[in-house]
Amino acid sequence: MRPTITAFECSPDGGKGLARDTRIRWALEEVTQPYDVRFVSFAAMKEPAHLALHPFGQIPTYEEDGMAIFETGAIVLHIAETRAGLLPVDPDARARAITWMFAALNTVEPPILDLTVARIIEGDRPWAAERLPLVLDRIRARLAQLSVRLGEAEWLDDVFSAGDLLMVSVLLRLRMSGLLDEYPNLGAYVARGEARPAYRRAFEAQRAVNAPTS
Ligand SMILES: N[C@@H](CCC(=O)N[C@@H](CS)C(=O)NCC(=O)O)C(=O)O
Repeated sequence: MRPTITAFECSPDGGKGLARDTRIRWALEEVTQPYDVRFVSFAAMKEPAHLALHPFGQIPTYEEDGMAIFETGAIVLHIAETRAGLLPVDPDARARAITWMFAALNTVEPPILDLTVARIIEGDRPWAAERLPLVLDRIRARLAQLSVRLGEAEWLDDVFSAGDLLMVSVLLRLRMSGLLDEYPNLGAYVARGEARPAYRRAFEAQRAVNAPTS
């Protein structure tokens, strides 16, 4: 049975691929698993039917054969564990790839999300201008460490894995900020991720729904 994921009926990013359904689409494309998408409005996400799937009223969710889960990391891990292509078979390499999944979501993404909060959600607060440099410094600290670890390698741990999928997805949030340009190896890493045919298919699929039509 094809899995069904949920996505915004109309993504606030207008098709830039930053909504987290893109990460799930990318994972499914990497393992060549066809899927269906159920689109939900912001209002519907807070209704009981969706809250039964996602207690926090968000997207994405994932349903398959009567099983329903939420949280992007958990969904990507489930896809990677049930299909070949996103996690190495060797147990040690597999553990390292899963470590990078957690590192992407728990260590690298939080300061990056703070930037969105500082600029967009709290940008009109009187202390916003004072806070912004602190947020940027925390992001730079993480990027510098990640840049050193990646070095000139193609992927974080030898072969492309779900860890890279999530790390590239997280870093893509910085595209507009220009911060990635300060770390050329990270910029090239993100570009390698974006060039993967599976990413292209995922990106185009969400863009077809979310990009404004002229
Ligand atoms: N930790 C969750 C975060 C999910 C999340 O923030 N989803 C956003 C879209 S990318 C959302 O649904 N926002 C609407 C809202 O929170 O009302 C995950 O990784 O899946």
